[in-house]
Amino acid sequence: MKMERTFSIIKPNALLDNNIGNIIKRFEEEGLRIAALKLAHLSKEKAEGFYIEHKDRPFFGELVAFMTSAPVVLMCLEGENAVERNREIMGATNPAEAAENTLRKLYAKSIGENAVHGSDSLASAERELAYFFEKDEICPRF
Ligand code: RTP
Ligand code: MG
Repeated sequence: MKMERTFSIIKPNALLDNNIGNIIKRFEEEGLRIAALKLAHLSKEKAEGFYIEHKDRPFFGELVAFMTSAPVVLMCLEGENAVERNREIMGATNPAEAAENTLRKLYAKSIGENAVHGSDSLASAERELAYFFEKDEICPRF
């Protein structure tokens, strides 16, 4: 049993499609608890800093434009193997390759507008949580 915290974003397309509730419900059903949650409309600078590892990729400009196009939901999810569990629930980056019933299969529009973000490792989770949340905004239950 490895209790972990991970970072999750409900991206603009899912928010505009009114799928916040469906996505949160799924996390809770799968045993991931919400330890922090807020809405934010990201600035260009904040989104660029978040995706800095992708700054030389051809889709970087498009990704930042999308992530700043409408508000997003920022969350800390906690539970057993939360990092990997969240990635499984989200499915492949490209919805065309995502398994049935994953969040991206259900709610993504395209590889760019793919509904959710989830940290890819514990180290990323720590960096990403610290990038968006003050310590006292996270309410852990373990
Ligand atoms: P995320 O970071 O959002 O959880 O997604 P990921 O690990 O599955 O994908 P990553 O390779 O980290 O890419 C970050 C986000 O960039 C957008 N993307 N667009 N147009 C494209 O070819 C392309 N490739 C990636 C997606 O929004 C992806 O989630
Ligand atoms: Mg990633």
